[in-house]
Amino acid sequence: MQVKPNILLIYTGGTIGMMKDFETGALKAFNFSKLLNKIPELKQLDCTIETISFEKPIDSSNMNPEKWVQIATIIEENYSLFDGFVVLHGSDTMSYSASALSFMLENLNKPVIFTGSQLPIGDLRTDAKENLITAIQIASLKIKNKPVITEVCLYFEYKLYRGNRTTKINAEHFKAFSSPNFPELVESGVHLKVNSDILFSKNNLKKLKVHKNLEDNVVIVKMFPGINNTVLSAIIAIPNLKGVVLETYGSGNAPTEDWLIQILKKAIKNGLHIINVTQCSGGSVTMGQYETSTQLKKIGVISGKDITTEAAITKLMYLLGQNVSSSVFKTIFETSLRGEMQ
Ligand code: ASN
Repeated sequence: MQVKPNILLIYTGGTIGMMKDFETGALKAFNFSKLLNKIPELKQLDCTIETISFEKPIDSSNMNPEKWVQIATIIEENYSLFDGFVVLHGSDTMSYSASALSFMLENLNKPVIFTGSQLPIGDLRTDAKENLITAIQIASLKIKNKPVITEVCLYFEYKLYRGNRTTKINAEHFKAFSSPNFPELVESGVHLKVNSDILFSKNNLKKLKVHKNLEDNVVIVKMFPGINNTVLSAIIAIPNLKGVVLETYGSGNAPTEDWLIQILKKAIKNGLHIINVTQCSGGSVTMGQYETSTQLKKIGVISGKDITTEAAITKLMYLLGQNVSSSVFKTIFETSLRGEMQ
C-alpha cells in the first residue's frame, strides 16, 4: 500500500490570507486557521497536510533575510518528517524569497514550492484555490516513491517555475510571474505536464545543508542615462558596502565615460564585488560583445549572465555570508549553483 504524502504548509502571509481592515479598507494579513476553513477542497487531496504559521503573518513587502532564516529553519526542523513543503507567501517579494531559499537550502532533495495569490482566498473570484491546491498536488508528486520535484519552485497561474528564475511582472493580472530565461518545469492543464528533462537535481543523496548567514550590506544600482559621478560615488562610498548588483543596459553595457570606469575600478581594487546584470527582462549579459562593456570586463566586473536581479542580489548575500575568498568569488558567482544561470 502506498503511504499518502505528508505536506507541510508554511504560512508567512500575503494577499492569499488577507482581509479588509474595517476602519481603513486596506488589505491586512490575518490568522491562518481561518484561512484553511475557507478551502474545504483541501480535504479531498490525496495527501495529509499539516500547517505552521508565522506568529505574525506579513505582507511580503516586509520580508527580510531574518524571515528567510525563519522559513529555512522551519524546513530544516521538519525536513525528515515531510515529503514536501508549500510556502504561502505574498507575491510582491516571492521571487526574492524563492531565490534566497534556493541558495540557503543546499542538497535539497524534496520539493519546496512557493505560492500565493492576487486576490484573497475569501474573494469570490480568487486565484488562491487553484494556486494552493495545485502547488500541494505538485509537492506530492512521486515516481517510484521518490519526489519528482527536488528544488525550490514557484507556482502561480497554472505554471511551476524554478524559483530563482522568476520575476514578478504584473501587479493585477493573475499571471503575475514569468521566468524569462528558463522554461516552466510543470504546466497545469487537464493533466500536470512535467518537463522532466530540465528538473534541477535528481537523487541528490548528500545531506541537506542549511546556510543561514546572509550579508545585507549590498545594493542594487540601476543605470540610467544621466547617472552622474556624485551619485555613483556616494553609493560606492557607503560604509561597509560589500557588493553591488549593477543593472546595465542590454547585453551588459554601460557608458564608457572615464569617471564611471575609474569609480568601479577603484571599488573592485578595494574588494567590492560588482555584478553585471541586464535591466532587460530577458536575455544575457555578454561582456565584450560591445565596446560599451569591454572596459567592465577588463576591470573585473562579474558577469551575472542571464540571472534575474532577484537571484543576483540573493546569491550575492549568500556568497558573502559564506566568506568566499575574493580570489575565487568571481568564478563561483559565475557558476550556476542552483540552476539560477546558464
Ligand atoms: N502585497 C501583497 C504581498 O506581497 C501582494 C500579494 O500577495 N498579491 O504580501
